[in-house]
Amino acid sequence: MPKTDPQDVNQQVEAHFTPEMEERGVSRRDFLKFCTAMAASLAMPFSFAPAIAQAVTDPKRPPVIWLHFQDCTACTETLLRSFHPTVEQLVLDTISVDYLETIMAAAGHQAEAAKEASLKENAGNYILVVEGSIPTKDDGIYCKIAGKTALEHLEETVPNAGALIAIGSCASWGGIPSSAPDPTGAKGLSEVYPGETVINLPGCPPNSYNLLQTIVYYLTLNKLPDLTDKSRPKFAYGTLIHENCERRPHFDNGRFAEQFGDSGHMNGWCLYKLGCKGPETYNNCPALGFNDVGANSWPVGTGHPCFGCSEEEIAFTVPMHQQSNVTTPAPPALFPRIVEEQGEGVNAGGAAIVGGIVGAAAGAAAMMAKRLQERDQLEEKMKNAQQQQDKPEE
Ligand code: FSX
Ligand code: SF4
Ligand code: F3S
Repeated sequence: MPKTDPQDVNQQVEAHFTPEMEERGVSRRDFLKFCTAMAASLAMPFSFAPAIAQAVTDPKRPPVIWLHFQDCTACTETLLRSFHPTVEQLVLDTISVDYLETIMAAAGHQAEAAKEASLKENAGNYILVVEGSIPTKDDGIYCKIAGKTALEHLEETVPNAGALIAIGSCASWGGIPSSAPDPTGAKGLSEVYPGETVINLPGCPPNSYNLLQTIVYYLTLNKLPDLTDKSRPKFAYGTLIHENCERRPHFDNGRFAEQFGDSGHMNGWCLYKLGCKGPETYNNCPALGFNDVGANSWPVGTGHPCFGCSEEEIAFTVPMHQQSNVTTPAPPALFPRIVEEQGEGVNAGGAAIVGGIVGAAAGAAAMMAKRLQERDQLEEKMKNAQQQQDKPEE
């Protein structure tokens, strides 16, 4: 059993900190925070932080090969737009991505040669991430890279992969390209390879933290996280959005926005009547948010109904503003409080955090840690401002 003394744990993590990380702008503290938040977010004890540190820095760690097919590249973009916990450095530099067209310096023949070398060297070991749907009609001629179809690229890469990850709704089930009339016969990875275990991370776009956590889990424990019946990690897709939403108390109290721009909408009331699909959609968006731009950076948080982008039966199929079926009409035992309905950022953020914890959205811990820190900082600032105000004039 790993040691649990916090100081010991910290020292063991720091032992894996490298000068290269420092050069890339990752501080010891960032690294420590990353490893401990990761352990928490993956429901591992704190004492697993050194194992995470070891796994992500091990020079023999399996690389990531990332293939793009029919997509809009937002899955990659969402990864690049996130910088906590220094995701860019840790994923792209610490965890080696040997092939990803969008970001690699090499192009053309050089890029293909790099991929082939990595596939050979890491056969049976590499993590294959597939972004975008796979065209299957007419022998897959609708998407060709380096003269080969997507199907041919997969034939070369799937059989020897250590783990298969479908990132985004397109790779999970076909996404937008598969919606009617589906001219290319667009399919998801698991449909093309029904015999393989594919980890689906749907979302259009998906959340990069869920990818990061999946990869770190795999590297640390050398096994896949627990998956739902749709092959999605339970830590991220185990709970309905409606269970964690900061607007849930409005739903339970019958306070709905009836139209965009009406007073209910302006006051942050529930978006159910505008077509929110949160009651049928499994994802951890309320707790994680997107792109590190602060609290409420998710669709409902910005005032737009969830359109169920991670659900095959809803996204691109059910009209965006059609009312959803509510499967859990009873309020959760404990739901997020609404501190200030008029929406001081700090309080709305606090509500989302509570929602996240209540819903046991373990995958959200990394971002929750950040949000808690943001809230503390803001509260500290407000306290200071108050003290300044209260100071007797000299
Ligand atoms: Fe699909 Fe990725 Fe939607 Fe785009 O590239 S999941 S179209 S937002 O982002 O594949
Ligand atoms: Fe939140 Fe949508 Fe549920 Fe309303 S219907 S509580 S906005 S998830
Ligand atoms: Fe998608 Fe709904 Fe989240 S639209 S990003 S699952 S809030």
